[in-house]
Amino acid sequence: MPRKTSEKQLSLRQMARMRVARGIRVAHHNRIDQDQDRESGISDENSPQETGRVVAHFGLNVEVEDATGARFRCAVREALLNDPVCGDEVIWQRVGDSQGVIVALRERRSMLQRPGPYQRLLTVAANVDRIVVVAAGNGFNPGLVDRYLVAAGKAGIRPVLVINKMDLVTDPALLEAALQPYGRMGYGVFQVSVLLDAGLTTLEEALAGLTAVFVGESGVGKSSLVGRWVQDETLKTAEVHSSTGQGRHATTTARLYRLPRGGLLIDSPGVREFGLHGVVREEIPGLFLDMRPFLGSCRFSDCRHLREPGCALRGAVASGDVSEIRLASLLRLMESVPSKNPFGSPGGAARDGNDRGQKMV
Ligand SMILES: Nc1nc2c(ncn2[C@@H]2O[C@H](COP(=O)(O)OP(=O)(O)OP(=O)(O)O)[C@@H](O)[C@H]2O)c(=O)[nH]1
Ligand SMILES: [Mg+2]
Ligand SMILES: [Zn+2]
Repeated sequence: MPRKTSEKQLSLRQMARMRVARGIRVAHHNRIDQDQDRESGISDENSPQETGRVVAHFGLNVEVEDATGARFRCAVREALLNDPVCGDEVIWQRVGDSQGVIVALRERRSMLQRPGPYQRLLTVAANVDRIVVVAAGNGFNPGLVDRYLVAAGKAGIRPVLVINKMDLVTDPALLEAALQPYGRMGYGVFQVSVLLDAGLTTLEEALAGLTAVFVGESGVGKSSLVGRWVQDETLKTAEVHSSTGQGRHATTTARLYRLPRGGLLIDSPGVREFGLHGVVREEIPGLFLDMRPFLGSCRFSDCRHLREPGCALRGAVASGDVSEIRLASLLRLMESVPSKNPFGSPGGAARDGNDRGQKMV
């Protein structure tokens, strides 16, 4: 899809230009901000700088937790290059009793990002150790899960898979077949039911002492899961009023909660789809761990694993080493992201000069 790719490239260039423009504006504002702050008394230069952690972000305000667990609503200096997000460690100064201003962002050790509206890149959470990909066991569809696994691999953050609503599963054998590849790849797979309070202790133990972000489709039970361990009035689950169908309390903004026995959980709003950022088609197979052993063994170096003769991935499916569901998912995912070689022929040049593979599609 060369057209789609050139649009993507343009948008990246536009984004780069916007960043440069923003940088200049930011440098300018920095001075103004500090002058204005001084005049308005917003940040008392005598109040000591403290470290804290971002626990929520709404509009222009950010909620910061200090070392004692007290929470402060903070303004953000426009001079910060990145928007603070849940999990960020910040330097801030107190203003009055319950407010503050964030003056600097600590370097992030990891972050999960996705493309947002208006071609902006959104950071979902920072400084996380685990991405908890939540899916519902009933009607399990690997598409979104596999996207998250690719994003986690790209971000260098270990993912775990939580299959919730096991109480609603009608065909356990079918689900088991779909889940088996993930266990074989070494991912932690937790089959749970919040409703029946089943499987939750093992999951809690796996997350103890870590910072974990809960992601997945809307309604799969992310907030319900977090709510089993954390009592907090801000934790909203998508209960639907049976009579009116109204009053759905879906999560609208990411929030960080503290596990009573140590560890941090970030609940995030559900998504319909999860776009991959900065991932090109050619690197996707390498991020599918079960495909790795077979990569580079296809007869054609530019094999698209469709119907080309001598395809090692199709061979692995035929011999039962790789699940057919996974290969189908890989091909769908590869289709959905741009190629690194957008202006070449769709398949590039075959290694031995034989281009039959391309014509077969
Ligand atoms: N049957 C069943 N229902 C569940 C289970 N866990 C959660 N639910 C229900 O699923 C619905 C959605 O739960 P939420 O926790 O709000 O889902 P979410 O993933 O946080 O949704 P978003 O905030 O929109 O992303 C609610 O009505 C829950 O009561 C479960 O294990 N079994
Ligand atoms: Mg929620
Ligand atoms: Zn192949």
